[in-house]
Amino acid sequence: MKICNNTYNIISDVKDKLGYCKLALIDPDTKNDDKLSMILDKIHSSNFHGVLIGGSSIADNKFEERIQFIKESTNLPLILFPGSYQQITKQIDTMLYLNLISGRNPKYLIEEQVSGSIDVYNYNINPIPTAYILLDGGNETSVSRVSQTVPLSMENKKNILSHALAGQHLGNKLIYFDNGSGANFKIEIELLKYINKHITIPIIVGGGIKTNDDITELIDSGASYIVVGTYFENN
Ligand code: 1GP
Repeated sequence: MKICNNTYNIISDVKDKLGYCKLALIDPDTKNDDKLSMILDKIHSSNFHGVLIGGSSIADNKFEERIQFIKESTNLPLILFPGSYQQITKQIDTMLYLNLISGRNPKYLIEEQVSGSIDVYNYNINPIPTAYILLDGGNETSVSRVSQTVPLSMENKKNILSHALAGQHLGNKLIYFDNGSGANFKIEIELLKYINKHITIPIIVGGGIKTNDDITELIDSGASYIVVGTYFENN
């Protein structure tokens, strides 16, 4: 019998019980070195259910060290949200196996997945296949810059639905709508409702979520998972 870690159950169980699951994003880069403890305290006191870890580009080689610090400082499940296959580590509980389907860059459609697949296998990680759709949140974000892909305009609902349905038909377990870290605007509520009406797999939303009211509104409009990052970095 083949046995794999499956911490996806931990977050999906929370979602099934509460109807939603709140995930905090930590970018384990140099810029957050002095803030890691503060970020974790804030995550704990805000009653989040899991921690996403990852960054578009890590400036130094202390990635593993920081993950270890985070792991020792929290009991929450750690889910890798990789900016690159080089961030795959055995320290995480599970990972989003991302496919950047809003873009047309082969590096993020297949090359990264191929480069990381043997590490995922060797570390016995049970990854969560995730269709990743970058939306235009009103400013250029690092995901768009690093991936060299253009975010989809939120005005073209049909185009976004076509992408989301393609992601679902391809067998992904989640659709992640990301406006990018530090986005001016979060996903539009009417767009989220429209997509939610047409797809059956759970939706993650992130980027530009700034208040508790934002979170409540997104949950009420069809988001199953909410990702908040920048809020925790700001004092
Ligand atoms: C980015 O969705 C995440 O990929 C989090 O965005 O930093 O704007 O909260 P924020």
